[in-house]
Amino acid sequence: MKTVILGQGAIGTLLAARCEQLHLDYAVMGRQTRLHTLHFQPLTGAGQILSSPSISPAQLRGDELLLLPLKAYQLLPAIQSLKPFLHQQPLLLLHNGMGVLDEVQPLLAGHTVIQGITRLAVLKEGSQVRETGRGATDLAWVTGCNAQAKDVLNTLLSPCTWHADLLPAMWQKLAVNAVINPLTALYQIKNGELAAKAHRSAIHQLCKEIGQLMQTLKLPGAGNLEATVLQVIQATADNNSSMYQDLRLGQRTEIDYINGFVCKKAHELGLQVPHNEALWRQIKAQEQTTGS
Ligand code: KPL
Repeated sequence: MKTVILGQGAIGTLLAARCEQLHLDYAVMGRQTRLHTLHFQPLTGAGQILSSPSISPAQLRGDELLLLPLKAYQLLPAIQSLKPFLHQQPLLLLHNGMGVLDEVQPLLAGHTVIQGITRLAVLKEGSQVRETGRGATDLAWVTGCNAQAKDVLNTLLSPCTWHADLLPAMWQKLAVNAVINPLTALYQIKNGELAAKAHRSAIHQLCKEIGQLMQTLKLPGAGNLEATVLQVIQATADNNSSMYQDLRLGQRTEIDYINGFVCKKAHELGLQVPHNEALWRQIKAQEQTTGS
């Protein structure tokens, strides 16, 4: 089964490099322009020049596995523009934050849809792409099921775990991103610097608000959020979070799908989440000043 990767973002480039290493049949679909030649530096070993085969939407045949490792806010417009060329191929959504599935599902009737969250860590600066950490990926079928797609993903995303219900893992990841991403972006610090005592109260309040939401939604894991977040701060100490990188580059952030999603859910459930709301507002203000 041919794998088609949409875009040349950080995770997309890492997946293309893995396809090369594994000699998988693959191609990259540029989102607007033609593909760039990139330099990829894996965590260990020699760097490689990555000049991936390209494919256009009109060349899709219908038997591919489509991987969409995009920013949360890019997914709806990407799927809208691809829609006339889609033939119900299986398709993987891989992004930070939540709320995307509700936006795109009406466009994907008949498709096998897979949702994923990944702890792969990659830094992209211009044409330089550097793998900065290796972590597992969690996957689940949203609709349908496809054995060939499963084989490809098990090879490409190893180590990965398939879940009957991805929601609890998605909320855990949401909490991690709702704490680490906006705080590191606002204070312009590496993830590890959030371990300082000065940030403990903010971390506690944010986790408490998200934990209350999870309890109301009867999701497991609400009690471990703070411990999980502190563990990720330690494990990714040397990272610049994706939101910190986005603001530095003057790009839009995923805040609407992270703390913004928390606020929208809280509103629906009649709960107050003032700490998440404040961060949502502050990052939106920063987006304005950096011209994102
Ligand atoms: O997912 C991340 C991100 O930066 O978006 C974390 C886990 C915070 C690692 O940097």
